[in-house]
Amino acid sequence: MRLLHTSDWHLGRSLHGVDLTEGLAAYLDHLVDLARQVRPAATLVAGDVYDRAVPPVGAVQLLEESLTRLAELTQVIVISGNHDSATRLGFAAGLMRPEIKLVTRLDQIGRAVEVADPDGGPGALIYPAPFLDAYAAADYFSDQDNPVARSHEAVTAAALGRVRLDLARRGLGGVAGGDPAASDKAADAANRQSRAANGRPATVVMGHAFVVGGAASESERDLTVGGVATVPVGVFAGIDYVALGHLHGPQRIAAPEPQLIRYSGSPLAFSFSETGQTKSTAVVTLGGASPAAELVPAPVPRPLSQVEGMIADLESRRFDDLADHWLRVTVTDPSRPEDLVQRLRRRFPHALVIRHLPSGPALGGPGRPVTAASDPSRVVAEFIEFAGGAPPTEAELGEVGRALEAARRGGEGR
Ligand SMILES: [Mn+2]
Repeated sequence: MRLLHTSDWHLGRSLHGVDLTEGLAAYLDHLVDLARQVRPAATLVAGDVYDRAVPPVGAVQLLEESLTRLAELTQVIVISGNHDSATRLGFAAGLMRPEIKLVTRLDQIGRAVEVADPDGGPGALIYPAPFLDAYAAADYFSDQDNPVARSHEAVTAAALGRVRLDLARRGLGGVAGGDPAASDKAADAANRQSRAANGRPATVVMGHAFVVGGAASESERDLTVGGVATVPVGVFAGIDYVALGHLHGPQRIAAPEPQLIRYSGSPLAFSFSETGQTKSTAVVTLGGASPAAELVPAPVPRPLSQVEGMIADLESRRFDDLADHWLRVTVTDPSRPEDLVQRLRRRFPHALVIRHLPSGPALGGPGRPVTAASDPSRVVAEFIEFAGGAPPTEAELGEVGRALEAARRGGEGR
């Protein structure tokens, strides 16, 4: 049986001032098409559905429309991420049609969504867990005998404890093991493979967290609480497939075979640090000896690139192929070229960031402190050298002198 795994849609997001709604809508069209082709037993959306707690109207409309279209084709399971307001995203969860499960509350953790295999296999038990605020979740999971620490590791382990409790109730207790640290991995793996052959349902956990070993981008909001933001992979021991959200680069997290732990990544690049990534949706196949994922590339509204060089080079024909890209342009001329921004906007109409970082030896070292006793013309001259990359000319020094003199005379003009 197959699942679609996606996350981090960040509906309502913009990229350096450019609204990404059109690109996100194109991705969701593509996702609906993919669901029509693949016919997944379920589609998992692992959090950060919206970019912010109070999303713009267009983002809410896009989500409603997309969920409606997906629910015609597949079971849809959505969890809240750290960017979502759990309460707002979870509104009316209990009133939704059964094909749409919105999981945003702590009391929903440990309740499986039972998904049937359309091909007649044993199906899957999907355990969605929303993003866990370390403080609120620690309070929720703690009791007098078992205090839970306010760390992402401790609250995620507590959430998995609820999952294992439910599996045990179903007579599948051995599947996930009670104490991951103590379990013999090889025996455990062999055990699980034989169970797969015996027709037990596959186990899937959905979460929104920073799991150790993952690679971050510049566009995720830091989760650090008390210095520890990460969750070790061992917390998920024994679960067949872990569908994660939070990190925006698609990636597999190293875990003992036959377990598969993946971030689907975001559907679009949200920062220039993601320039080299191929954004995608994971098509996950369950029911074999181990879960397998195939990555289907997402549509690219406009490629994202970075370019660096002297302005004469940048204005040459060499970079013609970047004219349609969203760009971060770094100009390295020793002094700031005249009309820098206007010239580069003409050259690259979709340049989003234009910056001047002069190459060559760094100037000066630490500057002298400016005090009341400093010579103002010297302070200005040093600033011109710092900002422009070269000391002021005689003519410029003359202008500076005249301006200072005018200021001294109380702004009477020269
Ligand atoms: Mn995110």
